[in-house]
Amino acid sequence: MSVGAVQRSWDVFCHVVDNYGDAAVCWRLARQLAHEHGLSVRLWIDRPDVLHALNRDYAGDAAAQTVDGVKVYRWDDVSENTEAVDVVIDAFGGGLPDHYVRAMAARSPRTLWITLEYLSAEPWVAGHHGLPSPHPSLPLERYFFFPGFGPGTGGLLKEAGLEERRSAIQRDSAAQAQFWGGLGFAPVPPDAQSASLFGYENPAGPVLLDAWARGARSLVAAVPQSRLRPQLLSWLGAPDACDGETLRRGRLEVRLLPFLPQHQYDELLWCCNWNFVRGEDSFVRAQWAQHPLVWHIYPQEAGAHWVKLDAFLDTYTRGMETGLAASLRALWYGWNGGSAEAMSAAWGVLATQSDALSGHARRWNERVSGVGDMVGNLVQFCQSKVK
Ligand code: TRH
Repeated sequence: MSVGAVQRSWDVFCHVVDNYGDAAVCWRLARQLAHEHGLSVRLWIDRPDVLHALNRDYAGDAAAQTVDGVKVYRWDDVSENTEAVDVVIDAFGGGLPDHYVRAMAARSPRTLWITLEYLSAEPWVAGHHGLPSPHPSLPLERYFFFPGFGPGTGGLLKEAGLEERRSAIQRDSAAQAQFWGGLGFAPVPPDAQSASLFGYENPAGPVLLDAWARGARSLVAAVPQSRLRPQLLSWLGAPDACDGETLRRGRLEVRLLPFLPQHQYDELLWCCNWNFVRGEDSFVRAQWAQHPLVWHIYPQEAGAHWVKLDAFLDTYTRGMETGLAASLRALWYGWNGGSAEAMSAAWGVLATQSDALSGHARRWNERVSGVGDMVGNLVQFCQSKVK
């Protein structure tokens, strides 16, 4: 699909607050705008090293570089001479350089300014999506764009071809064996469950590993590098264990993975029966994997994140059998600082319900996909603002 002659040039401004999520979302967005909509896209990022970790085709050094059709620049390269474009995405409201904002206002036609907001399932989102946010002093059109899970929101990032790539791996055990083999591991035994574990520091981590080690069924846990891993390694009594190593305790086998390029991390999510994810982007990718997931939500001051967590669970568990929904909630709560005891008990129930949970995950995927992909919705939204 292409947008025709209007709004052909787009800038995405990415200020990395911390971790990987800001860069991950901006990169997906920029790439999709270029690939699927044939647009001319520049990505300005203040932490090129973070983008490099997600995509090794991008060198991450000082030079501007075109990767996957996107021109990537360092944020500091924006100069007084940088020409403003048709549409600017201010990712997560991180702001734009002042002199660039002046160029946007001076341009004819003026640049459209979109503030891309954080993802939330809270009910107020649909009412705020697309509202204007007039600039206090300059004649600039600025709008809020909210991603979301339901009607009236901007939808979720989902690139073309994702479903096909996912199902090609999920229905082919040889492709899964190839995935594990590429990382130096044997295929997951057919009678074992598997789970990927990506998260922030979490005292519940060792508690869950303990439940898995004592579980009725073998479980392979894939642990890529993340802030969660050191705690798990201490519990395993192997604080210095390295990528590629396998550690065992009872029925649990722990595989230590390097930090994978983004496309390979998707494959990990597709190859595991359960995915423990965090932040914003891995959370969405785990939903597209169509397996049960557990979200380690980004903790906010005064526990504000609990409202977001509950809002998501309320909508996600709609239509799920009541007892199953209660167990899932207990698992998520325990993983996010609630009762660890209830979490372990809930795992005991959920571990036997993988089919029901995967069926639910598939139905959820269909429901959310109905909102349309976020980038398509964004392009349409911007077109509707052309005077
Ligand atoms: O890294 P995150 O915690 O990121 C963010 C930021 O902290 C941000 O400031 C905050 O606002 C937001 O969370 C809520 O989690 P996230 O969003 O899941 O991003 C992680 C990315 O890293 C995601 O694209 C998946 C990717 N990834 C890999 O590419 N390889 C890996 O091996 C792993 C574990 C993750």
